[in-house]
Amino acid sequence: MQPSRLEILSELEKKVLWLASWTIHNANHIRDNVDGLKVGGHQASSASLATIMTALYFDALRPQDRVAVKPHASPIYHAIQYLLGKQTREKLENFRGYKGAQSYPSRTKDTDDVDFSTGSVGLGVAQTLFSSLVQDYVRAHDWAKDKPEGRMIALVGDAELDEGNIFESILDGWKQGLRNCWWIIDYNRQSLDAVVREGLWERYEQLFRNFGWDVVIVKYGSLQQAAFREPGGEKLRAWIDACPNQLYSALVFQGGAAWRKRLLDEIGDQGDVTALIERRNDDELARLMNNLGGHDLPALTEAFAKIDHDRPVCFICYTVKGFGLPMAGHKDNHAGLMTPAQMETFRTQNNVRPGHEWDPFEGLPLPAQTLQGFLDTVPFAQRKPQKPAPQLAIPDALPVSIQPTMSTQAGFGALMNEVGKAKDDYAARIVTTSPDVTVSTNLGAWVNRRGLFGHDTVADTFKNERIPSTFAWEFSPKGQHIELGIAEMNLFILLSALGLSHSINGERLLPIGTLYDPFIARGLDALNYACYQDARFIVVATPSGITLAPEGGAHQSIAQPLIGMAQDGLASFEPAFVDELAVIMRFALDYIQKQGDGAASERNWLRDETGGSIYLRLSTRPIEQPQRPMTDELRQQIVDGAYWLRKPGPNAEVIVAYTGAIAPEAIEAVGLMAEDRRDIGLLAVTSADRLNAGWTAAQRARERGLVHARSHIERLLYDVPSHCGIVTVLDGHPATLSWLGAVHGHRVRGLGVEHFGQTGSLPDLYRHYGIDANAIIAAAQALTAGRPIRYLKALP
Ligand SMILES: Cc1ncc(C[n+]2csc(CCOP(=O)(O)OP(=O)(O)O)c2C)c(N)n1
Ligand SMILES: [Mg+2]
Repeated sequence: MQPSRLEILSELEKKVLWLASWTIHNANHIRDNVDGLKVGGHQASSASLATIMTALYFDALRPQDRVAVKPHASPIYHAIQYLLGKQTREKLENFRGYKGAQSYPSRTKDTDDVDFSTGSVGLGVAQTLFSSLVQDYVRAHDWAKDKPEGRMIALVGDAELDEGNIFESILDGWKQGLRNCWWIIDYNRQSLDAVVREGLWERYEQLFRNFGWDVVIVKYGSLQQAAFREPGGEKLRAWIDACPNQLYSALVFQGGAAWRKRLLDEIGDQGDVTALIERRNDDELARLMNNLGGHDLPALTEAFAKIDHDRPVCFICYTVKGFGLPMAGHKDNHAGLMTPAQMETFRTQNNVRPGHEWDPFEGLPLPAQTLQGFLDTVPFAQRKPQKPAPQLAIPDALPVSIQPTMSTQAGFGALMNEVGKAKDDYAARIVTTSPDVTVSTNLGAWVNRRGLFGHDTVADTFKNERIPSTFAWEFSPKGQHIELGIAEMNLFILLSALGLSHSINGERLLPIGTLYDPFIARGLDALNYACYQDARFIVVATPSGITLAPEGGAHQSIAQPLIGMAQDGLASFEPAFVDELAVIMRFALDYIQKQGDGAASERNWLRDETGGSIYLRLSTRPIEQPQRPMTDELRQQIVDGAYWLRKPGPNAEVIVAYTGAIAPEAIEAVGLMAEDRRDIGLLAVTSADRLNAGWTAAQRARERGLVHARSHIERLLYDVPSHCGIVTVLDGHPATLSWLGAVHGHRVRGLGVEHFGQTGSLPDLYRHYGIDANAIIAAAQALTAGRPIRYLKALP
């Protein structure tokens, strides 16, 4: 007789739990023998989701669905992919090892088709919400119409819900008419340290309903539901409902005899309830009490199959942390590992012979052929790898009319205004977004042209009422700007979702997000997460530094240039002039589409063919713009990170290297020093990040035998005499540039900002922090021999 679907799923669930547990045990065993260290593996946390993930992956998911798996369920995920033929035994044997299956599911490091990376809890959850919005965006623009809509699903730990970014995303999801999003909460009532507060599920239930979500509570398994129908069953249900989380967990850990004693003590009645309990032996009683909804395949498959609409759904699934393992329910089990003796017992329970641990169907009663036949037809496994979307051509130059005096932020607005007029494909694929600073970051003109994105068309009431306003903003499904609330975490997670559209939806978008530079810190983990997933976007941060002087310390960024240098996957630029910005924007729109093999270019030792995301640090300070032709050579140097604004002569005593909006101070200082110091040079640094990265890579290449490897900065400084000093200066932390001295061993004095700013005029603050022309001259004088520089005034 053909086994039922549920019987097969139940076998697979056991196998998944076995394989995940063995993966962890095996990896620890090997490491322990080699270097005496355990690698961990979160056996209990994984087991908690074994049933839910079995029901999802082998039954409920369709090929177009995408899932963010709770970080610690990684072994379960890899075990499922192994059974589906998409993960290798070698990678599992090397779990958490070098190039093995990753500790937490990783889009970039794993090879078994991870949809969304996870690890920093909360971020993967919100990523599914924003991915769903992006799917809607893509379809509303008439792309990917030939593909079915997928559900974006997150498997969420109950303690994970403590992360505020989740709630920020729910709020924006509600504003944007979220659809096709499921969050499945693994309600095991345990976090890392503790057992969670009583009644949390009720708060969640109300909260989700308030924001338009359906809430499905999967609390009782089918065994429990059947028992409730027996005489006395209602009393058992009432006891379960009233049982504190701590006690339930403790009894799960203790097992059948403890359940019996406690239940008989508390609700034994010498009548129906006692009979209900006594009809079961200890094992059966434990199985009944452990049979929470999240470990019951009939309850789960039914709950998932019942959803016949696209409203967002939150499933609260009651589970036991460590389900099916000896540490089940113990409050200290988070990082717990099974002992070899426990593993042997578990092996016996699973009928796995030594040497056959990795055999997919070892120890299962059903014939291998039946199980394999089932696996071959699992809908989710039918999905084909998404072909990456083609790259869009970017024009050789972006037009912009440059005013004689202009800020880079105004230049950005002017550039976007021009792009807004363009008919090219690339312009149609640009999507902008901003956390409530669209106008103040100068995206207003662009939005006037391209409109706001919304499911429905909503006219601008002010316009209809004929009230004059600079901004005529209408919502429509064709709009190209996504308006966000103030939460910067949402900005970066949306950029992460938009920036993966080429891979997830097969439709390329060119996302540009704007925010104030200091608030990068507010969304920093989400930015890091987006980069880790290799999402592609441009983030424009403006205004920045103490240059927005009257705004005070709370709005002034200091550390951000260092973030731009240190963040992997993000190339950062800080141009001073608008013609530089136009070149960099053009480069950026191309760079975010690159998908090369990681080899560095021999010209600058940067991985330009690999591509990545881009961070532009801009300013509101209007400065005088150079009138100059944009030559190919200059264009290339701007992109590579620096060029000589004034080339030092052969006897140069000092050079000034500057970045960004303090260019006028650097230029002024060089002019004032020219009479007293010979052959002075002025280096315009457009990207300390790229200069530094190229330099580091070229050194590494030389150490590996490529003796001719030279980076851009090495070439630029090559002719600078060794006695020459370098003064570096920027409106940001001085360490951003002061490494320049190490390139060829020049002495350096790095000027910049190290302490929180205060309000004041620009000259006040530049003087106070020592980044004005006079401070540059003083640094140059201190660094170099020679007569006193006559224009140097006393320092405050
Ligand atoms: C942002 C962040 N902070 C802290 C951690 C460390 N951490 C990992 S799991 C965890 C608790 C998770 O509890 P829960 O979400 O309930 O999952 P469970 O282990 O119960 O399955 C913590 C604090 C992390 N991974 N990410
Ligand atoms: Mg938990």
